Amino acid sequence: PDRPIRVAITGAAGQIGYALLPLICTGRMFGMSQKVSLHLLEITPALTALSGVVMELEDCAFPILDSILATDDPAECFKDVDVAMLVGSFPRKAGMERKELLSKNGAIFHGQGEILEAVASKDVKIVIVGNPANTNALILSYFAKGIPVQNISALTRLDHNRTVGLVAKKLGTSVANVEGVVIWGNHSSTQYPDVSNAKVKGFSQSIVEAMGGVEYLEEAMIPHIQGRGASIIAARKLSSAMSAANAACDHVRDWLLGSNGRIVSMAVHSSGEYDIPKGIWYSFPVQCSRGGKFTIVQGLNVSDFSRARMDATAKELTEEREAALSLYQ
Ligand code: NAX
Repeated sequence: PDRPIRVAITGAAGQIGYALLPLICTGRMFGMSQKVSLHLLEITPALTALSGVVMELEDCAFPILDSILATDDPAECFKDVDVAMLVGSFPRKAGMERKELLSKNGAIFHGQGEILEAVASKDVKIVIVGNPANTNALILSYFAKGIPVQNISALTRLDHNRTVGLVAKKLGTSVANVEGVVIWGNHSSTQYPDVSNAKVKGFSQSIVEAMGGVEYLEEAMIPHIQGRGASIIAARKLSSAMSAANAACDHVRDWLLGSNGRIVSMAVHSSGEYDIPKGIWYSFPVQCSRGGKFTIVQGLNVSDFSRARMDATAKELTEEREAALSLYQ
């Protein structure tokens, strides 16, 4: 648009927020000729920290940053936004049951769904980063029935980018040469990173074979990607933030400006594609066209090896859906 794009970011004083804001304000999301207005949301106790982030944003003197709104009121934050990046939520603590996380964070997405429904434009594009991201998307949609399901997505681009990075490293090539990687399912340790349909410039044979065969996938690549978040926590004593912010930026940019024919992974509403149960938010291969439209790529080859893993992660999401809806019914 001619006017600034209004982008809401929740949890803006958190780690991912801190890494995401400069990406948006240096044009990595919408380019250098598109102005942006930031609508930043935090919980009341974090407003002072947020005011420090706002000071830093001002001190960057970003040419495309038009205005900043910082608030603890979600209705004020979400009013008329074009894009809502829902990052703010509670991290899972050691020993915390998944169900406990679901009820704690589910309450956030329940509330924000109702408010987005009331005050945001029906065209708003929503990406959920806060965990459990897929099921938070389902909860938000349940309480925001006026917002089309196609406008609500959850982030699996980090897992996708991790897989692209690993393939390039293993094959000794550039990430730019890797195409057709897919993350199927949940943003959790059941996700299935799939390279069976991938193509890599300079490699004419199957990428599975080039990587070391099914054995390598099973014993090394899949556990590496599934456990990468935990490896980063172990090394950094903090969860991934730079790479998560970068992935969130890639997700929104490709969704709104188009993926130029490339396949990317997004967790989106399932209408039964690839025999995945309808109504859950499942990570699929998608292609995006300019203007915020995406289509799930159909007809990819699904081996028995892939099928079993696609179904296992779908089963986990179905269980999460039951657990989430049981809180509300
Ligand atoms: P931080 O704890 O650093 O920041 C979260 C921020 O959210 C805090 O400042 C907190 O005050 C705020 N917050 C909490 N409840 C809120 C609410 N109701 N409204 C507005 N703000 C609220 O966590 P960070 O490392 O930034 O991670 C944020 C979320 O991303 C976590 O749930 C994390 O699990 C999730 N992640 C998801 C990833 C994905 O690929 N989908 C990858 C990275 C990350 O682990």
